Amino acid sequence: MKSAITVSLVPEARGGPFVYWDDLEAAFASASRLGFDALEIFPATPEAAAPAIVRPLMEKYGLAVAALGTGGGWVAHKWHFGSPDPAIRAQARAFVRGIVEAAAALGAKAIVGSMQGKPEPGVSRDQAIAWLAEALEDLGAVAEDLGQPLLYEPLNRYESHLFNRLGQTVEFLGTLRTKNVKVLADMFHMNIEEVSVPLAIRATGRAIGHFHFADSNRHAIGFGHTDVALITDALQESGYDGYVSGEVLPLPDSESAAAQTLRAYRRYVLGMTNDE
Ligand code: LER
Ligand code: MN
Repeated sequence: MKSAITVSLVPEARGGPFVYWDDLEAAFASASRLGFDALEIFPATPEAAAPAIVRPLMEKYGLAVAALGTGGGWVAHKWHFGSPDPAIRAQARAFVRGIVEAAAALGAKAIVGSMQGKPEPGVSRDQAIAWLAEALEDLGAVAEDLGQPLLYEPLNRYESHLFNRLGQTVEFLGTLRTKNVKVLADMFHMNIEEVSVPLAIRATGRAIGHFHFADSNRHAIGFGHTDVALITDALQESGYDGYVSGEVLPLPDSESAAAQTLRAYRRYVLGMTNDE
C-alpha cells in the first residue's frame, strides 16, 4: 500500500474534510517533507489539475498523484447525475469526463462522490440510479481507454440517498456492463453505515480501488475512537494494494493532521514501531 493526503483547491468546499487547502505547491512541499507517497487533489476545474500545472510539482517534490476528486462540479456549480434537467446532467458528465482525462494524464484515478446524485423533487431513487448507471457506463469506459479505473464512493445517509454501504455498491456495480468502476471505501462513511467495517472490507476484497483513511469523528486516524488495527488488518488480508489517503478535517491544523495521518499509516499499515 501507499500513503496519500488530501488537498482542496475549491473555496466553496471550505469546512470539508481536506487536510491542505488552496495552495497546491504548499501542499506538495509539506506532504513531501513529511514523507507521503502521494497527494489526492480536489480541483475546482479539470484545468486546475492539468498536467502542465501538476507534473512539474510532482517532479520537484517527488510525489505521485493518487486521485482527483470530481465534487467541485457539485459544490461550485450544483451539477450532478440525478438532476431532472438533462442539460445539468450533461454538464455533470462533461465535468467528470474532464477530470477523468486530467487524472489519467497524471497516472491517477478520478473519484465519483457527490456528483453521483442528490435528491430532487419528482425524481425517484430508481430513476436517479438509472441515470447514475448511464453515467458510470460512459465514464468507466472513458477511464478504461485511458488506462485507469474509475472510482465510485458510497456515502453515508446524510450525504446520499443512493448507496450507503459497500455490499449494496458492489451489487449495483455488478449490474453494469463496464467492469472498470471500483469502490472507494471511506472509513468515515463505513463507520456510520456498516454493521462491521472489517467484515465489509473483507467481503468487498479486490473490488476496492481506493481507501479514505479517517477516524470515527473524521479527524486524523488516532484522534477518534476507531479500532484501527482491525480495519487495516482486513484491508491487508483483502489484498488491497492501493493508496490509503487521509481525507480528514485539518484539525488541530493541516500540518498536525497530516503528520498524525502518516504516523498512523506507518504504525497500522506498515507495522512500524515508533523508533523505526
Ligand atoms: C468525499 O470523498 C467524501 O467522502 C464526502 O463525504 C465529502 O463530503
Ligand atoms: Mn471520502
